[in-house]
Amino acid sequence: MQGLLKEWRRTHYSKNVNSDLKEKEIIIMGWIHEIRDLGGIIFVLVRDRDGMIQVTAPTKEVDDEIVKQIRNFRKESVVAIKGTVQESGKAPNGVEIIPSEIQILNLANQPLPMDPTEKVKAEIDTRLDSRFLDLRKQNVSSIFKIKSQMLRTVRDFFYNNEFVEINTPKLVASATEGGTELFPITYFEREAFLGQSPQLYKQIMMSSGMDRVFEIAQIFRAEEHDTLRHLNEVVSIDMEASFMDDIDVIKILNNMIQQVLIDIKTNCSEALEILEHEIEIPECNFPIVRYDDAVDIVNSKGVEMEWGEDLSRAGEKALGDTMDGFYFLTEWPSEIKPFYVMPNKEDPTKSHAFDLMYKDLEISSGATRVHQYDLLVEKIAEKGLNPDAFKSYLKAFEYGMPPHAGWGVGADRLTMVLTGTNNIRETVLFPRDRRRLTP
Ligand code: AMO
Repeated sequence: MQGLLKEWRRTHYSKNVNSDLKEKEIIIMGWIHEIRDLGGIIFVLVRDRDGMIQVTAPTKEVDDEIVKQIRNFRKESVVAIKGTVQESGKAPNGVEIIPSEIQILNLANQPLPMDPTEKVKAEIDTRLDSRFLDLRKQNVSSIFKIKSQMLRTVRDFFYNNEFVEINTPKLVASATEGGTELFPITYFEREAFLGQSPQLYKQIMMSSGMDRVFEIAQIFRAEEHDTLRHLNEVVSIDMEASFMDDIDVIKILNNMIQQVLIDIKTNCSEALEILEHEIEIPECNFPIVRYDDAVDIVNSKGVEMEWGEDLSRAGEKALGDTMDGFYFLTEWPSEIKPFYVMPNKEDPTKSHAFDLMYKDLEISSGATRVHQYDLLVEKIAEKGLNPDAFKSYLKAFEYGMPPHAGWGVGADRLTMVLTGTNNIRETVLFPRDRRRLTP
């Protein structure tokens, strides 16, 4: 291995070192977490991806050269240590390593910009400025192990349900949905934007006959929000399915979330324990609250809300006080939903749009879509948008567009729920917000 003085290979991760290896020689690799020099004996905690192992050097028993090397250690330096496993009642895993040879692979500068042992707690901004160091903490890396399992389950779920994974452009010519602000960019001699949602593309794909598609990708929103729930770049889990309506895709979303909860509870127990977070798996379908009833609930909590208004933050909180866990909010007013949302046939002021909520947090939006060309043009104009700007989208509706429905889930917000964190910045490796563009 390049960088190693000798051709060593790691034989064990810290979590795999146990008393079965007593008297055996092993090689571990990792970071110096802690050094305690008591004179006659030196304890070093070496940390790797999964945990820590104690390296114990009785100064009279080990080689002088090793003692010298250990005394030169600096916290967070990278080392490879060869040694013999020994049982120890006091060591963290009941075992320790008596070193026989050490290689210092990379010395860390001092002082560190933040303390990964968390003896000194750092503010979120300091942590994000040195995210690589922050991620060395198990409670931080646990969030991303859970997020990774979530994404894996979601992919498996779609594949198991005969969805095709697609990739749509993130450089787009015009507004996709209207409503939220877009990031303009220069595309050669033209103006273009970063995609705010794959919405129009996943709908066009319904006219391709591919039937069921999904995409997991970044979306960009130039909203100036500075909240614990908004970022300017997030990952969206999007799906669209033909010959389905809102009821069908609500079921799919319900089942997918259920599977995510089950898999995380089963496969991420260690990460959950580190985060001191428990996952509850609801036994039945998530409750459905109609928008009309939500307005009543919000008002009954002393927060004023008129029919036709979007939920305010106070409204979301009032609802979240009443509803525990996941629930769907359905039958939203057409007025406050995008042009592509199918109005209710009997009462067009209402629509077939829904949200998935977790307490006071919106996790997903979806709807039955308008698939009729004339109605779609009418709805685009009604929203004050110019149908000419949607020509390439509308074209797909002129030559055989099936009825369809779909939804988009905010992957980072879902991770907040799964990990019990209340700031979306915790669930994104390198968050992009109003003030942050690096690292
Ligand atoms: P919407 O705009 O509601 O719907 O977005 C879907 C979900 O994406 C997440 N999300 C965000 N999370 C954090 N910060 C943001 N700035 C942000 N913006 C969105 C939320 C939200 O519920 N085209 C529709 C989806 C569809 O109908 O299929 C759409 O984009 O969790």
